[in-house]
Amino acid sequence: MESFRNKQIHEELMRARNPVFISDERVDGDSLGSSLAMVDFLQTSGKPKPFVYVATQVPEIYKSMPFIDRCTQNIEIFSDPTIDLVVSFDCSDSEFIKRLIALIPNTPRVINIDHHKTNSLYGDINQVIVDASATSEVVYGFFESHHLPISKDAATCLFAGLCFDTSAFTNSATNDRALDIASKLILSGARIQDAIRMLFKNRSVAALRVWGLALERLHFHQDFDSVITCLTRKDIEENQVSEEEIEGLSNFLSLVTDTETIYVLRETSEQGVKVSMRSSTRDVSAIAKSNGGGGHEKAAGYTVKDAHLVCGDDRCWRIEKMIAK
Ligand SMILES: [Mn+2]
Repeated sequence: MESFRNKQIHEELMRARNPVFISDERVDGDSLGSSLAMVDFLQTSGKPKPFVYVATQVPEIYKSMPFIDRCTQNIEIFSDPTIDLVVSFDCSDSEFIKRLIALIPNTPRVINIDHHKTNSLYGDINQVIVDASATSEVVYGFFESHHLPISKDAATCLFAGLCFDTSAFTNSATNDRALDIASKLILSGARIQDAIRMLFKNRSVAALRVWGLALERLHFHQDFDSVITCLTRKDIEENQVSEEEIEGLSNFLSLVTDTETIYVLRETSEQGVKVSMRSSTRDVSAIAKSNGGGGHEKAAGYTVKDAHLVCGDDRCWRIEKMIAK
């Protein structure tokens, strides 16, 4: 089935006159790496390079990725009636995609390429492989099944995606296939040090100081039956760090702690609390899904709207719903 769908995807991409790519709403190394590698494929096939729509600004750390100039936040691109194909990458949230497709005057075909367990298979073609370590691995499978040569640029993009989702081949998503593909990408000329630098060597002292606050607050929480920690808006704003700088805290903690499940709670700029979960034993995607979020079995998250964090007399942090005035 997987190779049949790769064949269908190839046909759709070759047939399309004006395709548009969409990266996951949360722009990260995998959603960018997988979509930009596919931009490379279209260019190599003699087709014009499509836009990659991104819902938020591309974080500074990804600016050196090949074809990053194809990324656009301009939602106006969807008003083009000639768009006949939409391809989403690493995006399990069907509502996000449906909202964008609704802006297109015609009805385009939709290809959904992903690896999230919570993906609702919203596409006309769904290449959703839940045991893939990254969407970049799924896209690698596309290249492989058509015996397509992988350029240095495409290899760099896919390697960055794999590296991001496996936390540089350390987390539980890392499997033999991920390592096998990584070695093939290196042989294809992937610039591995670029990917490592892009993903890890980018924390400012201010950001690490905020991580320090989170380290200090680690404690076992009865309600969650897990070790938790948290960051408030005050922590983030006083230290003047961006959201992207604190991303990665939950991955880091799950890598270095001896606890099985960890929750990182963080107040968002939209008066909510974002809950990031990592576990080596529980299916946290089910918890995320039942709270309106999504993710993978071992790494998932959700946001509690209209809520904030409060520290109790017992020095335990809790999520408190805000009462409408
Ligand atoms: Mn991913």
